[in-house]
Amino acid sequence: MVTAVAQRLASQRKEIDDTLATFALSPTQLQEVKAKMRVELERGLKKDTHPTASVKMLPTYVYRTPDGTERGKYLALDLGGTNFRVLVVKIRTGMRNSVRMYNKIYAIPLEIMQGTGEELFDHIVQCISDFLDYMGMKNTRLPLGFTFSFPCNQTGIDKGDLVSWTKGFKATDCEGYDVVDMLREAIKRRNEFDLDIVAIVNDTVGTMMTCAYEDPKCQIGLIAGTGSNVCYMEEMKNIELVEGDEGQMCVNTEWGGFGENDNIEDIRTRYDREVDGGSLNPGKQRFEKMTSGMYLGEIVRQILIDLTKRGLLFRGRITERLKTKGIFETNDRLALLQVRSILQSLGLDSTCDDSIIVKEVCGAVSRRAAQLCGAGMAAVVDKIRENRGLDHLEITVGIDKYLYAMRFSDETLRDIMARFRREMENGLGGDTNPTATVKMLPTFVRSIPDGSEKGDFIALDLGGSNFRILRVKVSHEKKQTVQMESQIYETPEDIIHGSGSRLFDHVAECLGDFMEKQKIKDKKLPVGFTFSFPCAHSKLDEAVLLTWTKRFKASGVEGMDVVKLLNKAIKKRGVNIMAVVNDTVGTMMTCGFDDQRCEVGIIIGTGTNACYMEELRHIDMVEGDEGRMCINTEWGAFGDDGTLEDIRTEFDREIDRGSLNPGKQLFEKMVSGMYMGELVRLILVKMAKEGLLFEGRITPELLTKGKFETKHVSAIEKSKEGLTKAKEILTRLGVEPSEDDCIAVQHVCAIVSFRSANLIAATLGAILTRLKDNKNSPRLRTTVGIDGSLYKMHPQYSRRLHKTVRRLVPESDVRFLLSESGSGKGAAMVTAWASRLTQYRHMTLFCFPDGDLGVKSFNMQLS
Ligand code: 0WK
Ligand code: BGC
Ligand code: BGC
Repeated sequence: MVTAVAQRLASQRKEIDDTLATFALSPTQLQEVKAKMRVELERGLKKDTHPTASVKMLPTYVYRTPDGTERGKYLALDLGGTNFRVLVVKIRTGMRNSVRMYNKIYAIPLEIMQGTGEELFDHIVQCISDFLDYMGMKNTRLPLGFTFSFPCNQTGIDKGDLVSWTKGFKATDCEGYDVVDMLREAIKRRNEFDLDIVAIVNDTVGTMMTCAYEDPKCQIGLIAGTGSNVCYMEEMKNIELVEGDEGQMCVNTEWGGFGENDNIEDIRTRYDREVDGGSLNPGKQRFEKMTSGMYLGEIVRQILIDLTKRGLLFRGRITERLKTKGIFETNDRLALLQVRSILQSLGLDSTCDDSIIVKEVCGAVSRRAAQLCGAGMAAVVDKIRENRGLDHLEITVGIDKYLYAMRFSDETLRDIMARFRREMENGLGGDTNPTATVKMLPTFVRSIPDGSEKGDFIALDLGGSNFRILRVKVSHEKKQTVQMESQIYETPEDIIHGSGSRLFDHVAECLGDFMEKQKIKDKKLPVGFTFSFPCAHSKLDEAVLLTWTKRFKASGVEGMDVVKLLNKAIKKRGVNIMAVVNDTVGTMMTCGFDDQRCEVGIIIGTGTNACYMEELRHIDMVEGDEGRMCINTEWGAFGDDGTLEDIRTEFDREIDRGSLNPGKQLFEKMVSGMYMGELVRLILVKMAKEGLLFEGRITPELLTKGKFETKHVSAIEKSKEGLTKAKEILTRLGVEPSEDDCIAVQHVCAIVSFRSANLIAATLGAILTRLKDNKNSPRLRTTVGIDGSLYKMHPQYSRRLHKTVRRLVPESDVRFLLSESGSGKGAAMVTAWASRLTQYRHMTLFCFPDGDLGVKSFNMQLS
């Protein structure tokens, strides 16, 4: 019986795998797609083969990308994507990036999209009229640029005959006619205002120009949206449809038509044929129907129907809703939990297995779409490279404007890893350290806990989001155990921005209060001080603050020994600071207590930083070559010398300009919790200003610094209730978000937090490869102790970080160990040693006043 069920399940699984396998394209198949696309690109360019080419390679009469001399005020229409937008754009010269835009989004009802051409253009003109009213510009005769996202045979920059409708459009009496003429006639019909239509461009061309305005290397425009298409700058001599051989012209490939001559039938599945058969334009746009947002949901639905019919899903029960075309939208392919609720909304009573299978189907379909676009893009990039007779081509593809600069390929991440590795070496080198940005500070901690630590300690934990005081008891009954009690104390802004003495008096007061409550006033317990700022140590209990970071800015402390300052403040409390540690060191020690392999400590919280155990012989600033010492890298300052300028965005620069320490901690400002929410807010403001969000609504709350917090980013990225949270948070900011807005904001949050996880994976990767090289072992096995509110609170962060680290450092087995109890325990471990060292010194001084008793190794170990 059991075997029969198991066999049935196994064969069902095999059937599902076989179905999904038809969507898995091998590298060979992708190379073939690339080669076939290349053939079609060439056929589209040549006069004699153009008529039968499936990729039409339409001339656009755009001869170059922007050069910064552009200026003026223009109207623009954007028709053919998800939304119809009317915009007014003001371009100022000189200051390269000075573009102001106001826009309004209008719906295009289905009956208009599929009505008569006249109705469609009348509707467009009505929207323009409403916009001009709204902007009070009815009487200004502005030049107009028309982004028309459909294939047009252009004979000039302002002349374009519609070749054929695509996507959801099917208005009559338009195909074969000049679109600009149709718009001019509609404006005349309305007889309310006059406009000068000076240009018609495809949306791919508009995207390339928009991005090229910021990045001159941009010579390709890609749209992966409702439809799919690409344009690029081609050499005039290769465009046989247009006179002239000099210079370049942008060609709108219309690659959506690829496959219309049956040359990709080998990879088209029966589901693709179903979707094509049921579309508005069967036989047309075959490539688009395998890659773009308008069709992916439909492909998934066809697969689900087939699997259900074969009894492999939903217990073979097909609901009316599942039979409904277009019911499964491309946006529906979200988190597993959401799959369940989406299936419920389709009346499908799904099991957990069903949801997993549905998610697999979604993954297979979207992965194939991305791969096919990648193969097509590779053909275009290769064409450009050959046009230029180059072996290697550096080029930018304009996609969604604000975010693509925040996505890094593994290649880029490896490059950042190499840059950070170089900075580590600079920091360790005696002669290069003074100019190094990554200071690689010696901590005088020589190993992780060895189980011998014991005693009763006080630990102060200052610098993270909370100031905490702990009592840590380390005892050795049967095995070493640690008991901890702690209390959190305020660090009000006026204290952390006031004078240093006030700050340390505040710490002393809190300590007094804590000792009172713990009834340890007369106990003279040794104190370990976790101080989460860059300090130059000369020994465990001597540390000079180099510079404040994060929210702290107390005066009279930078350049001073913080132990002296604190000891002065706590003098009358009868306790003694035995050791100062950075929170990364405390975290490594805390985790080292449980896992002897732990040799790296990382904080991803308000701030960010890492420490690790380095070979003493590599640390030029400390005497000796034997053994290891923990190095506090202070990686937050990575890039302070400009090494990261190529990946910093305008938003990063704005954050830095508005920070307490401009020009400093640039890496920290790109990745840590103190700045992430603000980064997202700045992007949202810019997108709203450009009408891409909230219908251009900008509220005082949205404009207020700090109003969008990092905890909001974490909440919005929660897979289940993320979008609801987005609505809540954005509503509180007064921007009345639409559902699309919420999805877009969730997307922005994901890109920003993903970038942070990727960048930290790159710098951590550099530390791991260094450890591996230090050990001269083919494979590194290690544990990374980790703490910090961003890492702990953000729903996807840890998973993304782990995944990227494992991709970037494949020759390693890394265990990530979360420090459950904070760095206090770790600080106590170090204090235990420091106390023993002090006792030992007293003893030696007492026994051997000249202090040298030849037990160098022990001394080495502790000092
Ligand atoms: C908890 C540690 C503390 C560290 C903090 C960092 O006990 O030493 O400074 O994590 O995370 P944050 O509180 O800044 O998010
Ligand atoms: C159209 C293209 C357009 C693309 C993206 C396709 O259906 O044919 O002209 O660029 O969609 O919007
Ligand atoms: C500080 C580091 C600290 C990190 C995490 C940074 O701003 O410079 O010393 O380890 O924040 O708290």
